[in-house]
Amino acid sequence: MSLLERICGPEDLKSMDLEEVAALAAEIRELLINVVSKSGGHLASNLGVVELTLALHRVFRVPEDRIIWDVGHQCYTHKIVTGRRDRIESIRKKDGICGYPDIFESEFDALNTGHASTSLAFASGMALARSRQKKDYHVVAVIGDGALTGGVALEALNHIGQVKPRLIIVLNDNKMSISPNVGGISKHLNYLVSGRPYIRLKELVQAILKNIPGIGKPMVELARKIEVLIRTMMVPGSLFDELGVKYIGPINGHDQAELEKELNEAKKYDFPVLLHVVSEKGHGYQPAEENPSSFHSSLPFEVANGKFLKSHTPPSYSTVFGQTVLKIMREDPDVLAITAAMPEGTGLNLAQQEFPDRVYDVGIAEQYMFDMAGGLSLAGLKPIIGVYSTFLQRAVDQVTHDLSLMKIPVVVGIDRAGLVSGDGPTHQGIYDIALLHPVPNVVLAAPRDENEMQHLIHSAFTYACPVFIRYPKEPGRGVEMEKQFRDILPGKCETLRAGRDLLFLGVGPLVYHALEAAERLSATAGVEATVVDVRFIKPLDKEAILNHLRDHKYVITLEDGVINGGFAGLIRELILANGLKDLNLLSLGVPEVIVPTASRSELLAQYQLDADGVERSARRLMGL
Ligand SMILES: Cc1ncc(C[n+]2csc(CCOP(=O)(O)OP(=O)(O)O)c2C)c(N)n1
Repeated sequence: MSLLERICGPEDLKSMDLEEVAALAAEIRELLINVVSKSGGHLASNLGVVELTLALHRVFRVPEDRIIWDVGHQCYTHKIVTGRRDRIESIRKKDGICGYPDIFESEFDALNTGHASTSLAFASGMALARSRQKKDYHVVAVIGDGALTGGVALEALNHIGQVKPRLIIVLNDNKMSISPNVGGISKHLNYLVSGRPYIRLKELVQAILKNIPGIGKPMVELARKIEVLIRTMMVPGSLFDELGVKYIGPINGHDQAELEKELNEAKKYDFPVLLHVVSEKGHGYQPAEENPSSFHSSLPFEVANGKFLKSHTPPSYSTVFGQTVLKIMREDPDVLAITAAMPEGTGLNLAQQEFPDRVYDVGIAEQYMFDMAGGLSLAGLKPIIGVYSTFLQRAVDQVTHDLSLMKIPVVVGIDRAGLVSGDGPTHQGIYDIALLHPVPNVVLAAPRDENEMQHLIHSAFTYACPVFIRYPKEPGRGVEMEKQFRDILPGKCETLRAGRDLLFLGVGPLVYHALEAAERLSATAGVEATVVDVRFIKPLDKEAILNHLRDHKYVITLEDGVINGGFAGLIRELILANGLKDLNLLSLGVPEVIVPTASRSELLAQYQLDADGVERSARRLMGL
């Protein structure tokens, strides 16, 4: 029986000695590598917190004590040791366990997370409530150095230092966000780890002790005590101490004994403490140690050599976005690109390699990114932002209160717009249409393929307002990419197919699903459909769409986003405002539900947005 098979819950960890825990950590690493190699997922971050997770579960009593995982992508070991070992193969898959903590999945998960930097605020609230209710459980927030750059985490620290709840913050510092971490806080953490005299003294003490032959246990213990003493004497105000949170560290994140000792120590304080744990992203698997960014959210790979198993698909929309931005930057020195800690994900790493001083990685700071872009633009430069739809949600106020109000020209590529594979409810890009279309002064476009996308990005710089271009996380269609940019006028749709019986109004690449359904309906049922690439959700091509609506009895709208408040509502309003009657309208899109974890194609099928679903829906609408 493997050690892992003996672990049915965290209590089983507590009877193990340190040797067994080390062997268990090795088994867990092997399992993590195998699982992620098959279906992809967050490998490097998980490998980096194996010892930390085991230490937390050995020191605390979860679920009475609450452990909050910031972002939550590093929760795999936590799930394995809290009764979900047998389901770990199903992680990120349809009907499987979620890739992030989920309070509905397990009582051991204290908080649903997915977006960065929320842990400290929730931990603060829980700890304050616990004290008011005279209860005595522990609240522990585990936050990475990347997530610590997020504004909401810093807001929380500011308040925690004032109200001082009994709370343990474990700062897992691996020097990496997805890419190398950025900014002054990151520098400060480096200073705390390596720049201070105590570290050098610690190393000196260790070196001397190592060289004394036959040194016994009591001496080692004494050395440890001296070290703690030196540390407390020599820590000149860390940023955290200055803010009112006691700093403890640095602590080796792969030294089980040290971790457990310090966590036990931290339990004793009745005010907020921060344990600075230093770990290595990808620890224990060489390819991930050497390339932690690629193994952050990993594709399937070969375990023996860490080579990714690539599928031979056309370049993704993200890649084409990156290539297009690079092309534009080569032509126009005023164009600057900005990402909030996602250079690889957004494709902006391409421009970053060629123009390192014209691409800003601002860290996990979406709100700042939008206002900073506004500043660049007001001062006469031409910023372009790459951001995932789900993280754009963080900056809605910057869009409405700042960019829209002053009509500031900023171009925004909204990546992962629509249904998203694997990451589950927290990462769906389904709200951007509903959030952005009511905002004055903005343009919101959805290209149907990568060629149209490049022309829209180019054209967006001429629109003189905030422009949002949304595209999904999927390979492009492999269409021919025209060499020269073409100007596309805002607010013009394009009719791709003409037919008298049925009208499809499609947003983005879903238009191709409508085209496929239209061909099948024509071949099998003699139904001829018009297919319109709406292209601009705002400004909507009302005139052209109204003409089409007048000519058809059956209408289907398709959008890769929520129906409630989305594109469908705009068409309904148009119909009502123009007194069009006897229309049979069907809206395809995402209903008002928490979208479950599944692949993009499974989700598209679930909501009738693949070609089969569109065809079936048309038949139902027309009574065929
Ligand atoms: C608001 C927000 N922006 C961006 C992301 C994408 N993202 C996921 S994990 C991550 C890096 C987190 O780094 P860190 O907290 O240090 O954890 P590590 O993976 O290094 O353990 C980023 C940028 C996110 N989840 N949430």
